[in-house]
Amino acid sequence: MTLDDVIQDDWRPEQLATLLFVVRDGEILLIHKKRGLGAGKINGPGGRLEPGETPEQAAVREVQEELCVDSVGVNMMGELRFQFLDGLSLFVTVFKASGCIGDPQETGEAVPMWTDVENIPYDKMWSDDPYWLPLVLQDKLFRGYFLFDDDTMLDHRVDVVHEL
Ligand code: 6U4
Repeated sequence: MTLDDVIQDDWRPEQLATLLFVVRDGEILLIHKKRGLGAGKINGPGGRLEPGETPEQAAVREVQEELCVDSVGVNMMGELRFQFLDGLSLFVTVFKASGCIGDPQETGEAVPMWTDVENIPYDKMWSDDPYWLPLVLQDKLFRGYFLFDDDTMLDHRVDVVHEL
């Protein structure tokens, strides 16, 4: 398995998931993830699609479930393909929201963390995040391709694109 396999048109993800970043007044809404894939890491809220959902519907639902707030001004920013050597493959649609209604609450899944956009704790996040999260903040659209062995990123490519 190489990164080229992930970039090929015939690559098929086993799971579809989302990430959504609320960015407001110079702060980004991150979570300390309590369970699931990436438990213990800092990430954006998100999770897998349920049957019949669009990625945007899933992203908004996950933010509601994990943090008890409703996202507003939601835009699609990017697509990420993750291939793990153990066979797991994941396609993640990334969204940005301009705000949220309500105060984020801790739930069984996540602890909310409003974070200064200049101080994103990349050392506590997935190792691919520094390659594309800055593009979310810069309002650039992107496609990313990543090869992982468990927690270790083996190879990566990120393209800035004009449309998704
Ligand atoms: P459910 O509702 O159970 O699907 P959750 O358990 O959070 O939610 P899970 O464990 O399948 O979902 O993990 C998928 C989440 O992890 C998505 O939000 C995407 C995120 N994720 C997985 N690999 C990632 C990576 N390399 N970099 C990153 N986020 C990643 O930033």
